[in-house]
Amino acid sequence: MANEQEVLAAAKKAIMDYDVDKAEEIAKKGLAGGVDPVAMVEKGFIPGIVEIGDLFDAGEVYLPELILAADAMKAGTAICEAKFPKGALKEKKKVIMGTVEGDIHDIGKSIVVSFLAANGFEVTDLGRDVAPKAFAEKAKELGADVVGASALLTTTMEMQKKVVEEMKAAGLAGKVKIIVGGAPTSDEWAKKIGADAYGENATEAVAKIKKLTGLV
Ligand code: B12
Repeated sequence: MANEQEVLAAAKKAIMDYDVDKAEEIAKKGLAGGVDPVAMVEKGFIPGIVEIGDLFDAGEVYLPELILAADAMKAGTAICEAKFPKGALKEKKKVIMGTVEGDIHDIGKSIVVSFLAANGFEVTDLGRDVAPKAFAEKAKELGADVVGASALLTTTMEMQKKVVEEMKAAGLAGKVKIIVGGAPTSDEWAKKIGADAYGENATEAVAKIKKLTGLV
C-alpha cells in the first residue's frame, strides 16, 4: 500500500463493497505498512459503515447488504483491535459494558470496549440484548466503578433508563457511575434519565470514564 490515505480509502471501500476478505486483507496490509490501527478503524472502517447506514436510510440498500457490511466491518476492526496499544493503569478501574435489551447493534459498543481496554481499564463485556437487571447484578458482583449502556435504536433508548432504575433499585446509583452512548442518545438524554455521562464516540467514552473514575 502506498500511503495512509489510500489505505483508509480502501478500508472504507471494502465495507461499502461488503467484502469481508478485502477488509481483512487491507487491515493486515495497512498494519504491516505502519498505519495506526486506531486511525484505520476511526477514519477507514467507521466512515464506510456510516455511509452504508445513510444509503439504507435513503432506501438505496436493504437489510441483507447492511448485514454483509457489518460482517466486513467486524472482520476488519477485529484485526486492528488486536493491535491497539495496551495501556497500563496502576489501579485498574472496572467497567461493565453492554448493548441494552432488544438491541443487537454491537459494533460501536465493541469499539468502546477495545478503546477502554487499550487505555488500561478492566472491561467486562456483557454483549448485546442485555436485560437492565443484568447490568446491575454484574456491577454488584464485580464491584464495578462504571456501567456503560449502548443503544442504537430510538425504541431501545428507553432501556437505558431502565438500567439507571435497576442500578438505583440495587442501591448502586451514585456509587457506580453510569454512562450511556449510541447514535440516537445525547447529553440531554443522559441528564433526563439520570445517567452520569454521555459519550459521543469511543475516544470521548474513554475521556468521560477517566473523569468519572477520578483518573483525570
Ligand atoms: C450495522 C447496522 C446494523 C447491523 C448491526 C450489526 C452489529 N452486530 O452491530 C444489523 C444489520 C444487524 C442491523 C439491524 C437493524 N438495524 Co441497524 N444499523 C446499522 C448501521 C448501518 C451502523 C451502526 C454502526 O455499527 N455504526 C458504527 C459504529 C462504530 O457507530 P456507533 O454504533 O454509533 O458507536 C459509536 C458511538 O455511538 C459510541 N458508542 C456506542 N455505544 C456506546 C456506549 C457508550 C457507553 C458510550 C459512552 C459510547 C458509545 O462510540 C462508538 C464508536 O465511536 C446504523 C446506521 C448508522 N449510521 O448508525 C443502522 C441503524 C442503527 N439500524 C437501524 C435499524 C432500523 C435496524 C433494524 C430495526 C432493521 C430491521 N428492519 O430489522 C435492525 C435492528 C435489530 C435490533 N433489534 O437491534 C436504524 C435505527 C433507526 C432508529 N433511529 O431507531 C439505523 C440508524 C439505520 C437507519 N438509518 O435507519 N443494523
